[in-house]
Amino acid sequence: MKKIRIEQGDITKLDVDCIVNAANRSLLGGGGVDGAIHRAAGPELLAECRTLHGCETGQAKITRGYRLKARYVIHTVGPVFSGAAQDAAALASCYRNSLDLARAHDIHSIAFPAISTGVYGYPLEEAVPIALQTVSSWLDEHPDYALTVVMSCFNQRACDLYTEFLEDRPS
Ligand code: AR6
Repeated sequence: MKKIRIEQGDITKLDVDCIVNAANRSLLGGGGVDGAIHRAAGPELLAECRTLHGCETGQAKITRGYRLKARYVIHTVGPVFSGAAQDAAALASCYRNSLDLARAHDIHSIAFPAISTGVYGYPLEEAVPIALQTVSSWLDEHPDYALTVVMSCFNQRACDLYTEFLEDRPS
């Protein structure tokens, strides 16, 4: 069975153990997927986020999912795209740290949005292979841990890119 799946649509509707939020360093909400997750989870999510005192770029923190189907939300902060070499490392860290945190909480299904590819300006065609490569490597490094990873894409172009790169890299 493939461990990485691509699903088009709203990440907040997914029936998974955990969804990942592409947050900012304040962890106090914003637009894009962050806004959608806070709206769907309800005000309790913001209240818990306030106790976390922010998050550095590339790091991840976990909360409960409140009114979401997902039991948990992992909040990670992607890099603002600058074109510098460290962008890719920071983006990969988001995926790796989120997966480590998921495993530490016994999460067995997780959905990621395309981190940094909206407001933060990371070109989708560069972000998608980094996301898939990082997730695939992590899964290869943890062969005994059962985890399904959903790559949630909001539009057709993102879905097409994920499909194209996933076919190059079967898992
Ligand atoms: N479900 C799945 N994917 C979504 C959804 C959704 N409901 N809504 C948007 N996307 P962005 P960033 C996709 O801008 O670039 C926020 O204000 C979207 O099409 O949400 O990491 C935060 O507070 C895009 O491909 O996140 C930060 O300040 C991807 O999610 C900042 O934006 C990420 O777009 C973070 O910027």
